[in-house]
Amino acid sequence: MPEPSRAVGPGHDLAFPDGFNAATAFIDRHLTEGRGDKVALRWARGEVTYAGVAANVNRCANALADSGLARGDRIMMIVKDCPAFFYVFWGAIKAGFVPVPVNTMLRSGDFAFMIENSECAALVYSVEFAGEVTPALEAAPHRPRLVVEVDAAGACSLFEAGPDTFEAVPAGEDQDCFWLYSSGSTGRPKGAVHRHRDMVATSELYGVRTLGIREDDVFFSAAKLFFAYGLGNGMTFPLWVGGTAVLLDTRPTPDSTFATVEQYRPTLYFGVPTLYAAQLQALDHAKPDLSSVRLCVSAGEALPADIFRRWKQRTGLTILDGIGSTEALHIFISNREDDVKPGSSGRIVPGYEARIVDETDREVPQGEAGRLFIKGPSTARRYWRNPEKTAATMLGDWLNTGDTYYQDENGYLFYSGRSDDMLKVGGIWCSPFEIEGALIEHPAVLEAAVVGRSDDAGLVKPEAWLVLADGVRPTDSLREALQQHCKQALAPYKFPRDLHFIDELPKTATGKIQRFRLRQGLDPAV
Ligand code: 3UK
Repeated sequence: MPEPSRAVGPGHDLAFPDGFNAATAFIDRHLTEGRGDKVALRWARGEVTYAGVAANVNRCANALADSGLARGDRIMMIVKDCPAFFYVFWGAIKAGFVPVPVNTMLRSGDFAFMIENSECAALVYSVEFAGEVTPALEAAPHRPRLVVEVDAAGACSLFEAGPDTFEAVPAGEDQDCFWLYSSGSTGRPKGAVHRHRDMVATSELYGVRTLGIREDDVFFSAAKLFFAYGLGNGMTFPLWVGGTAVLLDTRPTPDSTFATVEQYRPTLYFGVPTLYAAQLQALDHAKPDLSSVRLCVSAGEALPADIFRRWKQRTGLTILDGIGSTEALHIFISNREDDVKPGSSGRIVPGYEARIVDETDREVPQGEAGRLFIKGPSTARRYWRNPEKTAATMLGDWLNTGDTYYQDENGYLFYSGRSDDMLKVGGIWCSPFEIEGALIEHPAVLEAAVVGRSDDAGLVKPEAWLVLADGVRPTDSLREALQQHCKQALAPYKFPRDLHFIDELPKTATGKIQRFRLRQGLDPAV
């Protein structure tokens, strides 16, 4: 349902013309502002100017509009970080379609579900993921009418040829613009529906006014574009201020990220805590030149104060931790360059509001932990065809984050866990139930329970507690076999790092697994 008015909460002063199409603000505006010759993005295979981006966006818009798709049709994108991601995403929006970028690390079963759930009319995928995409297309009863491949060099028939001009289809700040899937502890991923104004709100409120992004910034996000975090860092923020984006189309490791920083000299670097921890280890041997970077950002999971301090010590750079979510689109509580509280998520981003409430929805006294609700102009108002999850998460203008937070006497907000069983591993969602499901499929396993356990750096990793089938011996080779099985059945980052074999799982009288006892580290039988 469209919002009745343009007023979107205190502290927010964004205004949008009637018929606002986000592609006009993020793509076309740079040509009218004389930025056509400026480099918009760089990657391993070259660079593209703002004029070049706009031309390819228009070619994509034309190709999609000529394919018999209807207004509002979804275009699923399983695309690596490369220029084609920009062209397809913005071409779709400009032509009145709804791009749905999804996590490229998922497996065919996940893709099949999302193809079916979104009823996408088109699917664009990078050839690197064909091994999972092809079986997904075969398995899903819904058939996208258009399936297009992006080759390893980033070329794709959607923007190979065709007219390079296109008149943006009028939309509106409240109109559906794009979706991102978000996972929950139980059940399948949910499509969070974002509007045309949402990327403007995050770029302006967090990007410009909190982080201080500028036209002369060069942005490098180790987090991929298909995450809301990476989408902002690596695409919408640079496109909002007329900066330059640096794209890495391979896995972000300490080596690949350091090499990218040395080669492209970004001024802003965006990572996740697990990667900062791995980079710190690598710094024992490597001495990369990070002198171009003026600020680092971390999100996805809480940044331990110790990583903040060691990074500062080793590199001289400040990491700004901030919490965002797929539903909020980007960061809504953040530290700032001149106001950092290590170990905390910082303060509310101006334009957003936060409430910390108890089970009866009353605000808790300052210092006490409660459920974090936020309100702001970028939050999704619904999940696609999921009224129950929508009702549980989107309460009028307020968004239930699912996180527990407390606020200290100076207004700093501290993360103190999830209110569900979800885990963040390397900044990416991981449902313990999904890992348990994969473990139970293995013939050696009778019962499985998965919990999060902090490693030495204070970062959570999945840990499995297993009851084995009769007669199966608990050996190290079985441990390895079970880990291997999980890596194949699930997105690889989800495998349990530790496995404990026990005689029985601790359960309540009603048979519910007592995860808190496992988290406390029940004595393993073996
Ligand atoms: C957790 C954090 C503590 C928290 C995201 C920046 O992570 C993002 O989106 P997701 O939907 O996950 C959201 C959930 O992740 N979380 C994220 N950041 C922090 N917990 N400290 C943090 N700094 O549970 C939150 O509810 O994957 C991050 C920008 C955009 C994003 N979508």
